[in-house]
Amino acid sequence: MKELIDNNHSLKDVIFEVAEIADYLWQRGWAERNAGNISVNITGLIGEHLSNMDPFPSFELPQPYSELAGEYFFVSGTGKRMRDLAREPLQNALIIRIDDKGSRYHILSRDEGHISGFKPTSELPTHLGIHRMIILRDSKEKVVIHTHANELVALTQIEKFCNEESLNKLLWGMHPETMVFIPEGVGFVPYVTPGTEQIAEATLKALENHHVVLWEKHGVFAIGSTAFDTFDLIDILGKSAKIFFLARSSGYEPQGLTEEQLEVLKELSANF
Ligand code: 2HA
Ligand code: ZN
Repeated sequence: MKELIDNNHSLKDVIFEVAEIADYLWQRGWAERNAGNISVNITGLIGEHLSNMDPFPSFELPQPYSELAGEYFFVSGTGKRMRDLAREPLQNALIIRIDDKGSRYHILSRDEGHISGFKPTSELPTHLGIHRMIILRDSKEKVVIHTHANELVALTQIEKFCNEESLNKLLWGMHPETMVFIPEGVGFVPYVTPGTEQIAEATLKALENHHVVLWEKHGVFAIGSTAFDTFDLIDILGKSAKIFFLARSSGYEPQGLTEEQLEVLKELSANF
């Protein structure tokens, strides 16, 4: 991995940015133990593409991703802690390259000396599915973040908020900037076992019209152009949920913004 990164300042910047975000996730209390994962499509930052993949160990993907053939990703490692990723990104994440058929991935971090048992995140199917969707729709997002944002997870423990309509009405109503920055609202994925193809499928569907989706009783998946932008989306939504719980826990029912106020904010957002 070293030779890919040395002298590649854009790639180094992205890795440092991911490390900074990993620190925020940990500081927020959203990243207990090995919770959460991050991936970045770095293909555009790889200067000289590797021609011989043979020296690098490869592993079969659960399904082929032909649209991702030849793409490179910086991806957090399975079982790795966000707080460690923050301090030592190269020891807690990997660079992988999808092979030319899209059916296997090569780990390009052999020279880090800890290849055995060091694999990408358990949520790799969801991450790759999302990166494929982004490529297919020719959109500009490069970063996928999954985290266990407390207040947002807490909302999905409340049955009446387990649908997009009530969730978004609540989140938009708690702070004007939520509508300004996230006018399309959040998607909602009813509970599915983490790490499965089924949750990947449900997440992709929910992301068709959103940049952020909530996984019931589990966490958040968000996509953005940079790690900072992606984190901001989760942060804004987390703020709204926090305000709701703060008002509630002090014994008051929050009023929320009115339909008219939200309409004005939506127009503002469209002209932003
Ligand atoms: O990476 O958060 O959902 C650990 C998880 C799995
Ligand atoms: Zn998780």
